[in-house]
Formats: sequence, structure tokens, C-alpha cells
Amino acid sequence: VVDVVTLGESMVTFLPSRPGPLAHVPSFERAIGGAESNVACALAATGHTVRWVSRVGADGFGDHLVEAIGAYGVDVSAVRRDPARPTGVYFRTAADRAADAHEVAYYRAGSAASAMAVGNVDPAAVRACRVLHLSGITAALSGDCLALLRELTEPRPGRPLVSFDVNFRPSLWSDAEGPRVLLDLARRADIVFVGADEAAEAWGIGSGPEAVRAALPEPRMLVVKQGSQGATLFERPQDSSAPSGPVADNRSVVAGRAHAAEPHMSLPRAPFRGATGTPTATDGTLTDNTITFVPSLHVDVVAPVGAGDAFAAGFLSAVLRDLPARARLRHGHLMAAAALTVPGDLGTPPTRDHADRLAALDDGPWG
Ligand code: KDG
Repeated sequence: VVDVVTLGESMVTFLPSRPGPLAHVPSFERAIGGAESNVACALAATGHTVRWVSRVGADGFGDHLVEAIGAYGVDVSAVRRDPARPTGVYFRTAADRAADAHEVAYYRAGSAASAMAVGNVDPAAVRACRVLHLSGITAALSGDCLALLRELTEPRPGRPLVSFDVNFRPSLWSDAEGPRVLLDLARRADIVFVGADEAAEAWGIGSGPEAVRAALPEPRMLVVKQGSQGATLFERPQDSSAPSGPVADNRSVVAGRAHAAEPHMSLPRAPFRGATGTPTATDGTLTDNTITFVPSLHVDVVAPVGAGDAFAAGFLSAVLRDLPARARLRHGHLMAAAALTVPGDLGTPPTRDHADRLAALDDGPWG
């Protein structure tokens, strides 16, 4: 049983040699991307056992992804090669000061990863973990991929803790159903990550964190990322009446959590136990939540892409180590800062010891 399994498409990423619109970029440098493998690499770099499950083409780009992700210490033995379909690639621009939006050009339709399906992903490779991390990108790749995510998030005995990053990519959704599909998947997860702006865009709700929680009350932990402001964690107390399931390796991912056989969609509401942090929750759906806000670190942002994945990795690392709410968010911010300050998706995260020391400071970066 590894600490974390992530499942999703990785792509060879082409980073521009200079800022500006795609039409004006003369050359690109090869790197690796893919939200779920980014999470895997960051977790492996910080000392966790991680497996990345996917499909890539039987081509040179597939070789490169498997080698590069494996070199981070990620177990890539469950990655399958598809001789009939190519590895996806994408190009992106770097924002210049005049226009801070960047362009992304995906070449991934019909990719090897888009053929991931219930019938070709080894269930044991996906389930033998403490945390299974998924994202909404996979849901957009194909009907088979969506069916796979639905299967993996099905509440059932023995299900690992499911972590879900909404990752709404409007350009990947050809129909208007995307936001609804993502909401339904998020509702089945134990831990959800979503940007406040992303939630507002997808679900047409207010972008305040409380509005996001009101739209998504089910996950036990909901992290609403508020860009350079910070991140808010909403956490419901664990329901001690939930039956513990037959999982042999039922170590406390979160202390005492009976995580095996919970009917996630129908858990009774736990009684109000007060909130730390923001005591502003007057909405009835928030009264059983503990709410913790931690501001972001101030860094000179080079490229924001990959920061959300790094945040998820830092947070999950702290969940796996049973750290309290504030430390979980701080570890998320510390990992995100490493990704924000490099052009590619993957920064060099602080060592675990260093991150623990930084997260424990009372002022300094958090002041
Ligand atoms: O989170 C970073 C990813 O967005 C990037 O690596 C590409 O996975 C990717 C995607 O589908 O957008």
C-alpha cells in the first residue's frame, strides 16, 4: 500500500522561449506537465511513496514522461503504453506584463490517456493506497475517462480516501455539462480543492469561500484557494458513528477516521462543534464546519501553472502525517511557492524537515 496514487493524463509540455502570444514565440523548451503527475512528483520529492497510473503512447514522448516522472521517485509500473494512440502534448505562452493571461494549446484529443477506461486500468494499482488523488481534467478527456472517475469515486467499502482537484478547464469541455459533472464528482470525494474564482466561473456562485462551501457541503475537507490572498479549509468533524470498514490497512489518515465504509452521500450532519478561524459562518450549511484561513506566501510569481498541484501535494502530505488544519494549509502554500517561482509546472520543494520548520514559525513568512 503506497501513500498516494494519482491517476490522470500527463503531457509533454512546451514552454516558450519568451513571453507574448503563441503566434510570436519562436521556440519552445521541453518539460513535463499534467496535473495529477505533478502532484505525484511533488509528493515523491517530499518523501512519500506514490504511484502514478496512466496511459501514454508507445512513442518517444511517452518514453520521456515515464522516465522523467519515474526519476522523481514515482512508481510508474502501472503506466500502460498504447501503440495505437499518441502521447498528448501541449504548448503554452508566458504572460508578459501587458497581458497577464496566458494561452494554452492542447494537442491531446484521441491521446493514449484519453482511452483510460474501467476495463484497462488495474484496480489493485489504483486502490492499494491511503489517498487516491484525481482531478476534473480526467473527466473531460472522454466518456470512458469519466466513467472511470465515477467508478473510482463510488462510495464503497475499502475505498481509499479520495482527493479531488476540480481543475475546471473550459477548453476541454465541448458541452455545457462540464460544471455539473465536476460538482457531482466533487461531492463524492473526501477532500476537495477548488479555486474561489474557478468555482464562481464553473458554478455561477459567489466567489467567497462560504459560497463555495454552501455549494459543496459534502466533502469532509474542502480547500478553497483564493490566489495570492490565501486558502480556506472547511472541515466537518469526522462522524464517529460511521462504521469502520474492512480495510486491513486502516491507519489513521486522519486520526481515528473510519474511512472505509462510509456512505458519503448520505452521512448524517454532525452537530455543531464550533469554528476556529473565521467565525462568520451564519449560513446553516456551515455551522458544523471548522474554518481555517492561512494567507499565501509572498513570492515573485514566474508562472502560476502547477501551483495548484503543488498546493494539493503539500496539503495531502500534511494530511498523511496527521498534521493540524493550519499546518496542512501552510504546507500547501510552501509547496505552491516552489512551483510559482519557476517557469515549468514543477518547482523544487523544500525538504520535509525544512518545510516543517517553516510551517512551525509564528511569524516570518506568515507574518
Ligand atoms: O495544473 C497544471 C496542469 O494544468 C498542466 O500541467 C496541464 O494537466 C494539464 C491540463 O490538463 O491542463
